Amino acid sequence: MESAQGRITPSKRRTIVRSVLALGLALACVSAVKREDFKTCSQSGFCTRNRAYADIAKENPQWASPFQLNPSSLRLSNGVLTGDLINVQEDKQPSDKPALAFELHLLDTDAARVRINERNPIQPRYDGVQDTVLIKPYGHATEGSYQKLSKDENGVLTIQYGAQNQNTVRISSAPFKVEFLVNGVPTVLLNDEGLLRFERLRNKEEPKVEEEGEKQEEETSSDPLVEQNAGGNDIEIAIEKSELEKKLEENLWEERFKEFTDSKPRGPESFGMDITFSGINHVYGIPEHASSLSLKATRGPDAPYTEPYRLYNLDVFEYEGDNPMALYGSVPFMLGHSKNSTAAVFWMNAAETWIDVEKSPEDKNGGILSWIKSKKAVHPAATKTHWISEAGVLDLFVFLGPTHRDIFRQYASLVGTTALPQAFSIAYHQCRWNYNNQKDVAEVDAGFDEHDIPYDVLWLDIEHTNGKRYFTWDEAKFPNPTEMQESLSSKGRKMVTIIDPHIKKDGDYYVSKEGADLDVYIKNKDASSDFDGWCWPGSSQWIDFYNPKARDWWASQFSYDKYIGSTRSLFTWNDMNEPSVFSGPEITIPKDVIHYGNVEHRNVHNLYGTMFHSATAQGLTHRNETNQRPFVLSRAFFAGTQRFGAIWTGDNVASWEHLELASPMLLTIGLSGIPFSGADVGGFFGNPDAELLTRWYQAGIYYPFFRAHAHLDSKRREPWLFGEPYTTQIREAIRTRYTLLPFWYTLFQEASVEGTPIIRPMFTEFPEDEAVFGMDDQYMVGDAILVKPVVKSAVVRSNVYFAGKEKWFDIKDYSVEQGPGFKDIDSPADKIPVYQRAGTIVPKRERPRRSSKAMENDPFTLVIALDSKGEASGRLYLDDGESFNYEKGDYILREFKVSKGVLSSRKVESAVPASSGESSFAEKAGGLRIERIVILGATTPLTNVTVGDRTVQVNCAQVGGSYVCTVKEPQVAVGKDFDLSFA
Ligand code: NBV
Repeated sequence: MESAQGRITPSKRRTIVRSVLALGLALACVSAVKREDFKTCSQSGFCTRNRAYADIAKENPQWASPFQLNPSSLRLSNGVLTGDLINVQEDKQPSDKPALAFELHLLDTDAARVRINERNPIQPRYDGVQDTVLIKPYGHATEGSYQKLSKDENGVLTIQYGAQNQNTVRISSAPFKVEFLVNGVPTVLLNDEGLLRFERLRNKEEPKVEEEGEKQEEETSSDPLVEQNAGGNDIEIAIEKSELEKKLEENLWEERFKEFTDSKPRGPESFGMDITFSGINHVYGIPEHASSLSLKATRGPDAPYTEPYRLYNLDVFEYEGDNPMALYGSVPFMLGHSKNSTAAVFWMNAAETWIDVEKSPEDKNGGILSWIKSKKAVHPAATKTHWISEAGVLDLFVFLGPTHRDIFRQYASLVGTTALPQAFSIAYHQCRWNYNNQKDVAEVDAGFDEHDIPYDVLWLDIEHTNGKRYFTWDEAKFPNPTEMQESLSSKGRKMVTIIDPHIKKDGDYYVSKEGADLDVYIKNKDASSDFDGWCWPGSSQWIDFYNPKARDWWASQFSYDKYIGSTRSLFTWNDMNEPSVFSGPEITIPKDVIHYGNVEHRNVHNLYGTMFHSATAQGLTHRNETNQRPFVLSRAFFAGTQRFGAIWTGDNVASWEHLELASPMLLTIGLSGIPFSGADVGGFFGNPDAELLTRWYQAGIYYPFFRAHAHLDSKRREPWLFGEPYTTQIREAIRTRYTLLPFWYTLFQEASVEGTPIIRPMFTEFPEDEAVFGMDDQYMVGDAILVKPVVKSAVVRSNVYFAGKEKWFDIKDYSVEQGPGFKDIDSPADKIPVYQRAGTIVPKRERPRRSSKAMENDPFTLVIALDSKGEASGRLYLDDGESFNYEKGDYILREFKVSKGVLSSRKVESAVPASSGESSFAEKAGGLRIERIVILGATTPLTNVTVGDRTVQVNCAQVGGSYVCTVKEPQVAVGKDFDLSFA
């Protein structure tokens, strides 16, 4: 084995052997995560330095931030305030070092952006994250839409901004602090704790040749402090540096972890700052962690975690639950919520980042009013967070809502919404490492039909290739891939193959050769040779997706004439894109490798997977002339990933704990802007028993991305293999997903426009109910459906919380529960608690079919759950499910409303009016009928249902205290206006 960095050294070989052994072990049994493969904060120089700084600040009751804004430098124009930020401790004279540049941007979306950068660094700090993450240059608030208020006696500058001037930002100069206020109440505070720290780029001082005397002095490890004696003469006294102060100097120029050395050619360049959510006890977001929805404290007395939450995309197989360790994806977005306020921040940085969370006790006596009177800056109920990034610039967005929906929209206006997926991709996916050959594929496909279980997609993992050379087939196992895909396609089904970003180093492999000829691989730290590492195919190279040439070349690999054996029903799975490098530190690529434009990987690590994902999506979009939306699943992710496809939570375990973990993880990822996500149903590692597998399907049908997947060494577990009663229970679960596809697709369309999560934490739907703020074992699908997965063995009763004052209707037997409060609900083996919320209308398609494609001409059912006023509303979105014609207005979007005994269907006027001749789908599908309307919660049985002067048949049955009435064949079309009266 030889690498571009030279021969593989014994220590490297040991690492590789260890990694491969570890993987082998992982294949053989289910064991725990190998924690020692991954850094803790104390093994990371910049995390240690910034955390030590926080400790020094916290230990010192007199602590004040040394940062001051030079008042005379402040300028406000065109929505941007700029000024010089000086560190009075470091810069004894203002001219000592150029000040940091402070910027505050007021945006036209009601959000604000704060940037801190070096004004004249010795070399530019990396500032390119915005180019790939922000969807477009945002607009600034126009002059006149904000108001500068005069400075007060303490030099505090106040500006009001936002559409209604509802937001206020207060900037204090000395010490430097920025406070965002909502309706006069400080909500998001920057540097309130004084933890801002900014390592300016510097030249490495070469060690002096020491004289004897000097050496001894140094050994005392002290800094001379000059003071004056009584006679006015300078004396030098030696002050021992405390342990914490010593930590401020740790690992500045080089860093070792196990046998790896990070050369850090630019030296220290990290920064950190505290962000306080004032008056707020619950913060959420910053995926990906195997942890609770409401983030736990990592600092302070009784903190459940001692390590900060870490954002650094890593391949952590068999990850552990209840842990702030980094996983495959990172989104530095955090949302805070209390009864009184909701606010969020987006820390736009793609370098390794650590976040400490500290909670101050709730103010038991007095609440917000007593605090306002006390004039203290931080409301006692506060969550203090400390953000630490290794490199780049401090670039922060602050969103003040006022509602969650506003925040999701404001954030999405910067990083984009989820791409509208192809309809098949929100149906059921059957995956396994591996389906062995064409015969296996045909048998599994037939198995679904035999057992009357619908599915849409069959997946092939790495073994389908010729020696892990992506875009190729193992011809012995898959002699005729085109035929195989066509056979699936004849039933409306698709196939997905895996394509990873490591390219086998092999001159006879066309992809490898083309990449080398085009010079598109990531380079070693001296930029003179290609980086070479170890992965599935052996010695491999990694494509540099920062190179525009590489992206275009990569995209071109997906055209049918390049990817031999691919057809239009073949889609893509991007795995291992953190990137996972078996021979690298923490099983990833070294931080000092070089990307296009001489960018050190350190700056962009967390974005690498997204760049790959985006180039793949680009490839699928342009592979032909058929105007087809792409589908790409990625394991790594960052803010903005939603624009390119779906993600999943990686290598989970077939255990009850991991089934339980999936809900908080998916809720967190969803509220951080990436709604299309799922967890491997059944658990990747290990073997679920029949009960666990069945419960996982019952939960998994409510994941936005619904795929079963299993490890190479696990036993086969296709849905019928455990026999009865499990086959029936799993069939029932998957069919339920299919009946609800119109509802899911409508939610995806809403997410693609508004940036709203699809599965939603209870607190976003019931923002005033404190009982739900920490709840993550039940959740909402859209605003209508409540789901409480069963996540423990032998459970037949579940304690469900019914929020709000309205009723909830069981989606299967329509039994009624009344909110608010907890209630024990039956959850026998064939059922988990799932309820429709009063006041909503859910569109369904109820005929069992083989695939979602086979349902496209089926009629609809509307399930109307009346609220206590007899009202309800809901939407249906429909388009051809695969093309981009919806962008030209070729879709159906209906609003259904019930009020005063009339159900009305009206077109939702769209921003994109259908251009003539383009509305072929809408015209065709508009005639599809609504075959059934189920009305829940009627107080009396309905007897008279009419559409115009036509009477329609209705049957009612009493369930609990109200009636379930079914209107059959009302003869109304889904794409046409109608009014249906009932009494
Ligand atoms: O490609 C093999 C697996 C894949 O099945 C899994 O879903 C990925 O998360 N892949 C990881 C690599 C090996 C894992 C041990």
